[in-house]
Amino acid sequence: ARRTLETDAAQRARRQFAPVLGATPAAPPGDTAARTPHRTVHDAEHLRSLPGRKVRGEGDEPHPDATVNRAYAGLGATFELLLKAFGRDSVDGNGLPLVASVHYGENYGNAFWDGQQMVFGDGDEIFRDFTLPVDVIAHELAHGVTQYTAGLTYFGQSGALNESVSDVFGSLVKQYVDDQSADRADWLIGAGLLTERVTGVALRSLKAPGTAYDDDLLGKDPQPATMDGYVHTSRDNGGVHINSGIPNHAFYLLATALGGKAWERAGQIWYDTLTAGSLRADADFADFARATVAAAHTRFGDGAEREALLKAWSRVGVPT
Ligand code: ASN
Ligand code: ZN
Repeated sequence: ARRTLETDAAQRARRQFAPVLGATPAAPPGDTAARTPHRTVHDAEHLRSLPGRKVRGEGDEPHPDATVNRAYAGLGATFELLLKAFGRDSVDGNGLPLVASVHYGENYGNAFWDGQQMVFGDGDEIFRDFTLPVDVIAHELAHGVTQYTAGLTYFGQSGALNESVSDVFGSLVKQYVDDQSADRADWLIGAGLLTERVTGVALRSLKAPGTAYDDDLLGKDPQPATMDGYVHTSRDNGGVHINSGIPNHAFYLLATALGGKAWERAGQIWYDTLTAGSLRADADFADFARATVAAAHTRFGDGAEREALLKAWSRVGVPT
C-alpha cells in the first residue's frame, strides 16, 4: 500500500544493488526517499532496566511476539508521517535511531518517552498493552520531537501544550496510516486501550474532550474543551493531561473546518509552530495560539487557514 514503509525485503534488495565501491552519493535536499528509519526494539522482560534484550532491528523479519512488531510498526508509521508530511528526518530531524522497549515492568499501566527512547508497559487492570494503539506510540515519540524543538516545559500551560502536541501528532499518525480525512477520523487517543473494567472508549478525545471515559472511576477531573473549564490543580504537573483538552479541541476545530487530510494544513501549521524557533519553552496557550497564527501566515498567507485558526482559538476561549 502507498502509505506503508518500504518492505524489509525491498530494503534488503536495494542494499544488494547499492554500489559496492565508492561512497554512496549524498541524498539531495528534499529527497525523502533516501531517508529510512533505524529502529531497534528491545524486550525488558518485565524488569525495569532499560533497554533490555534486543529482539528486532531495522530490516529484521517480524518477531514471534506481536507486541514487538506493533512497537516496530508504530515507530515506522511515526517516522513516515514526520518525513513524508513535514520533511523531518526522525525525532531529532537528523536521523535519530528509534529505540523502544516493550514488556517494561510488571503490571505497568503506562508508556513513556524517557528523553532517549520509548518505553511500553503491558498494562494492568485499567489499561491493556500500550503498543496496541498506534496513536499512543506516536504520542510518546512526539514527546521526543517536542524535546528537540520547542522544548515545552512539562508543567502548567506549557506542559498541557506539550501533552496536546503529542496528542495532535498521535492522532495525525493514526489518520495518516488509515489515509483518513479530518471528517472521517474518530479523533480519539488510545481507542481500545481500556480494559472492560473501565467505562469508556479511549484515553482522550480531541473532538469531545472529557467524554472518552468515565473519569469518576479513575478519580480524575474530566478534560475541558474550553478555557471556562480550565482546571487549576497541583496534580499531574498542573493538570497537563487535563487542560491539554483545550488546545486539542482547537486543533480539532481547525482541522475539521479546513477539511481534507489533517496533516496537510492544520498539522503543517502545528509542526511549523513547534519548529519555527520563536516559541518559548514556557509558552502559555495564548503565546502558542499567536505563534500558530504567525506560522499559518508564513506558510499560507492570509487565506482560509488564518480565518479558521482565529475562529478555532476563539471558540475554545484562548485569545490571539
Ligand atoms: N504516558 C504518559 C504521557 O506520555 C506518561 C508521561 O510522560 N506522563 O503523557
Ligand atoms: Zn504524553
